[in-house]
Amino acid sequence: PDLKIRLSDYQPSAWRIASVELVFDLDIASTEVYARLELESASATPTPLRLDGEGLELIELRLNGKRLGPLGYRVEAHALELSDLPASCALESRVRIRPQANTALEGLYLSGSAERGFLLTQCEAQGFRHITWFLDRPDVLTRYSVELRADAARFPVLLAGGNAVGSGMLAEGRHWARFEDPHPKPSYLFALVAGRLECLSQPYITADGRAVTLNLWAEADAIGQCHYALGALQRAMRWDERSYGRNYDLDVFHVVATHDFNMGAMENKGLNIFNAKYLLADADTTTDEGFRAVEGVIGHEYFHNWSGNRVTCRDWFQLSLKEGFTVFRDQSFSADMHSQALKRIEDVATLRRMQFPEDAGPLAHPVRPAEYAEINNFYTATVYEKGAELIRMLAARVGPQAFRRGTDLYFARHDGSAATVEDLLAALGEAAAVDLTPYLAWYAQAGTPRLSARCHHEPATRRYVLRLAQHTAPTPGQAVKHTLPIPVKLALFARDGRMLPLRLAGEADAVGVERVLELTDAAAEFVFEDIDEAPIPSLLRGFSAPVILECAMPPGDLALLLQHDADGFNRWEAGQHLASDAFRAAHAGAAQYAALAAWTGALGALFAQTDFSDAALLAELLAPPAISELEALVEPHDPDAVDAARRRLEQALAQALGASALAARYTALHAAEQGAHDAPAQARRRLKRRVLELWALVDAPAALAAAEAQFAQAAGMSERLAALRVLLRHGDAGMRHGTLTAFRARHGQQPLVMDTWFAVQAEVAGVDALDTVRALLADAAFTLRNPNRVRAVLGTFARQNRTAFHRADGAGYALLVAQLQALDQLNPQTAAALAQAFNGWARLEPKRRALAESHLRALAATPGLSRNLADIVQRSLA
Ligand code: HT7
Ligand code: ZN
Repeated sequence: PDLKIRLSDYQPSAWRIASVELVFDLDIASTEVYARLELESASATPTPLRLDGEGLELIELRLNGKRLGPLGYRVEAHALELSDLPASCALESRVRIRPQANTALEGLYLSGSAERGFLLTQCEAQGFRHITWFLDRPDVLTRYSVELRADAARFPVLLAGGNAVGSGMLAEGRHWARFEDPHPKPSYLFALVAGRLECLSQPYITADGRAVTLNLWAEADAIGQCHYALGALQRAMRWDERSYGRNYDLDVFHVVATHDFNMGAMENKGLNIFNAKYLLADADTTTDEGFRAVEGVIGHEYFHNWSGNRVTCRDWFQLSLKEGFTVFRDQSFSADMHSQALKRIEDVATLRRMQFPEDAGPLAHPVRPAEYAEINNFYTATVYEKGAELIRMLAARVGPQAFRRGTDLYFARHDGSAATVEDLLAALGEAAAVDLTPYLAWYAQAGTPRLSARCHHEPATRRYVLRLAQHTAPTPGQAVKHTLPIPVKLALFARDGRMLPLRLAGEADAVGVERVLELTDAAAEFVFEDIDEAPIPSLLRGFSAPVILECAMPPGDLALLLQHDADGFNRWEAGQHLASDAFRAAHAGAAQYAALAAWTGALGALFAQTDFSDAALLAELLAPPAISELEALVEPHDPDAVDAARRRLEQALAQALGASALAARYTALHAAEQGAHDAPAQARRRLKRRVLELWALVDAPAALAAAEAQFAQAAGMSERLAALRVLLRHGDAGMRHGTLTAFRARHGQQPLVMDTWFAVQAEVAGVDALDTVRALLADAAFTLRNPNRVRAVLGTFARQNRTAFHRADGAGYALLVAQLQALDQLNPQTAAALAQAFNGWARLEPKRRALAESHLRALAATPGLSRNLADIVQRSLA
């Protein structure tokens, strides 16, 4: 049967919920939930009320105070139906739920052990229906009043979203606490937490004068690791006040850390819940990258308070309205806190590594999907990262002032309600007096457009002609593609490195040295005047549109951009372009190739510059594209051959830089290392890690000796982990065993660091890689019940260790399928996310392709597969 939900079928709810009162009698094994809904019919004609509910044990139902007998309602698999209701009425329900048995981590569940763990909820997207009967859809907003009751000794801390309005003791050592949220919200933003938690607290005064208490909660052994997140939260709050004029709107803002979480974090109103990975941080356990991730996710969830909570989504098809917008906001925040160019490089690299393959495979879908079978499978890189790119294009299109006017208008106009993508574009367009509706096509169309650029210079007319054309290949369910508006930011460089003034044919004067052209048709020509000699084009600067740029450029021109482009992003981009060209040649078996020489030569020159001040940018320049990007350049591909060609590139680069220069740079960086956390110190560590990796390729004994010393003396996790990775890749069995044992001895009681201990082993390529993964799965500290641990071992293996996962005999596929079958019984969301590692199987060389397909088919045939996993497997095979 077709169980798809379709955007075109959207109907507003026939019933409204004016208010809801909830009372929880909390207990780990069995919790009783009382709900009183004040209901109002929204339709003129009488319509049955259908409430969502799953796995609820119904105790009692009352309508306007009167108990309903079994004939007064109908319970279906996932719904409770009541007919002939008065247009306004009060429905009370009492249900029992079982948190400890909830391994799916959706609804109310237990984090940690039965003895010491705590209770918490996860309601997005449809977890609330696992808690009580409700209209569990984002466009039904209501005011919540919540009372929590529990044993005071076992659950000393009781938290729910909103403002605390009272608390007290009950009989038999139980206590209660009551919360009221003045802001109407949909059910997916409801949250509660109950247990033994410690608090790190700080007052905060908002720009509009509200006194707020910021409370970060964690278990006793982790509360000391919350200081960094607390600082990040204050930075995020100030940033949103200044950049978007958004203030916090409750008396208290709680953030709670848990080790048991399906995703990164959740923006529940007034009570954010975080995967501990994105909240806990200190120098001994967290890398520099990890600190930046904490700050970014803290920002992301906080920013949702407006882009998501105050203005929410009408339906789940609009998910990118809150997620794409909020990712754009968190990216801008991080860029403002650190470096614009580096952040852009990281974000584009993530987009290419995660979203481009998604857009090119069987799971491709538009940023606003038209249909889904399981909404939890649409929290994707397309909805998040590509969605953020669309907001970035819109922001650039209208300019910063109009963008701010537009977001102000959007928040004011839709405050307290549920909106659509059209609503956001209308507000931005109105503020800028620009018609943005052509950009809706970006939301509706899947696939990454290819933008081809061809240029030639006409010396006689002193003209430079740029011909741009776009093409998007068909994707599942979308055979025909439309043209999209593509903004192309560009500059033209003279051979001496000057940026040329840009005057298009028909214009009286030049308009600056950098400008944005908009390609709106399938193809167009742009003619620049007064160009004396063939310039070097710097196209798609700052990655002005999420497209694949196809522009054949001589290696020398790219090398020049790599060395001299003023736009840090395009400098990196020129290097990536060169490395990709070099990769193609290496993969084709060429012995010598100009692109490789140009890439290594230009990087060698940059590396030698003692005045190259941006160490972090240099580190990024020294890395070729990720393997998932390179896989897309050859079709069909053999993962061993792709890996080998990429290794050749790195080897050539290390050789070009030279063992002695690498050793000297390493020594200088090592001497400067004092474990500081300011930006220059972080940048030095980033470069030092890259230098050590390259050094190990050309002088393994010396680099290993340095790595051993670095591991032993490391002032923090960045240093320790960088050394460990090199030792695991290049060291002998004794070294590997010794360092892993030492690492575990030091960090064995810290779950997040142990995730790293598992992950660094799962990512190491080699003939025995699969044995390593099997050993990790058999380790006493491994469990399928903890998503972080699953991602550390199985996620890292399947996504990062390409040669092991794609082993020619199919053993990697067999291993993952067996684990998926077991995991699906416990946690379908995590299983479905992990199964997406099979994406791209159809582009493998024939032998692996056949093996991957047969394993996927075996998985599809597993009896009792969850809807989550079945949806991914079926779409992957379609
Ligand atoms: N809005 C959240 C998305 C989400 C989620 C979070 C945790 C566990 C399950 C979840 N399902 C969906 C996270 C965010 O984007 O902010
Ligand atoms: Zn989000």
